[in-house]
Amino acid sequence: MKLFFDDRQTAHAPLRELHNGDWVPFAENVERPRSIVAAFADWQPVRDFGMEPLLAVHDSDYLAFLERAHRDWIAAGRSGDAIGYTFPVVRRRPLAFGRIDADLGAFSYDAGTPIAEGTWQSAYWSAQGALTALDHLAASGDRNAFALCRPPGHHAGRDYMGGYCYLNNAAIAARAATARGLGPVAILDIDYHHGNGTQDIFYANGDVFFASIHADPRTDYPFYWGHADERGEGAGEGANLNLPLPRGTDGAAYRPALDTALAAISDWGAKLLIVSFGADTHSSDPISSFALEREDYGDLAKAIAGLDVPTLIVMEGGYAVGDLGRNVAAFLEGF
Ligand code: Q9C
Ligand code: ZN
Repeated sequence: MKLFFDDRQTAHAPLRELHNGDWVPFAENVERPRSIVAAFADWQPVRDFGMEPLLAVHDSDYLAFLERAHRDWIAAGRSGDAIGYTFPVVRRRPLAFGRIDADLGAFSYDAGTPIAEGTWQSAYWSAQGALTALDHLAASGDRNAFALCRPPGHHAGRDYMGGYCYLNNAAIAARAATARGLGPVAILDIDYHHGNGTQDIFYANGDVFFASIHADPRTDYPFYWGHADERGEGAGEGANLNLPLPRGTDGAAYRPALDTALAAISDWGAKLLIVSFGADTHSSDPISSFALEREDYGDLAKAIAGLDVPTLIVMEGGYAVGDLGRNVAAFLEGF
């Protein structure tokens, strides 16, 4: 399987995040991609597909905000990472102040997603990695490709960041795939957290199926999305499947949910699968509460490969840096 990564994805290096009422070291750190890079010998270069595929998913004013936010922060006399502290209740009205603090609130839903000097550069190349891996999948006849997306993407919506995510890499690849006639596309999200951004982006769309297995949002982030009764709307009705699981879920308890998701994807007639893979389901993950072990990742991959559909795997979360590279390797080797 070909693996895609660009070193510019390590420019994004916020120092800290607000967590449970305190400042803690930023969990989505540069040791994560380094751990995954070190687990494999061969990496392919990332190509530049420009802004057009990003604009097919994200609003142009949101992308412009991401690009300039850190400069605005410094221009406002601040230092360090840009982070919001006020968030509009159900978005209020589309007021545009040109105040960095108002913008940080308007374009995000949490205070755990800081913008550092290198954030735009890394987010841009992370998305281009997903597009490059998709292009490889379409052009080579290979059955699988892996994009080491970092920063991750599945919490980012059309016009908001959150959960360490800025650009929705999986959604950008899915839209590029449908535009190329590679669909119908299904996205299977197996990060510990619900992929609320991806769900939102395709919620009213019938051409991309979204299935997510994740910690029950009644106990876990992102709380306001990921419940089992969210099934899509309008043309997207029935094209959204949420399978929340309780804290403590291990590999054996996870497996029936995976089989349910795979059966739904198969019934739906997917011709291309995008897997949003998070290794934060591992027992050693410091911010999550599932109990999967390394051997389980190979089994999950084999079950997914059983769909026999060309599969693009994009990296999402996973914060146990000491285990991360080996866990990702176990998953990819399962294919
Ligand atoms: N700092 C992914 O795994 N944590 N994102 C909220 C406040 C947010 C995880 C606690 C976890 C987001 C891609
Ligand atoms: Zn996660």
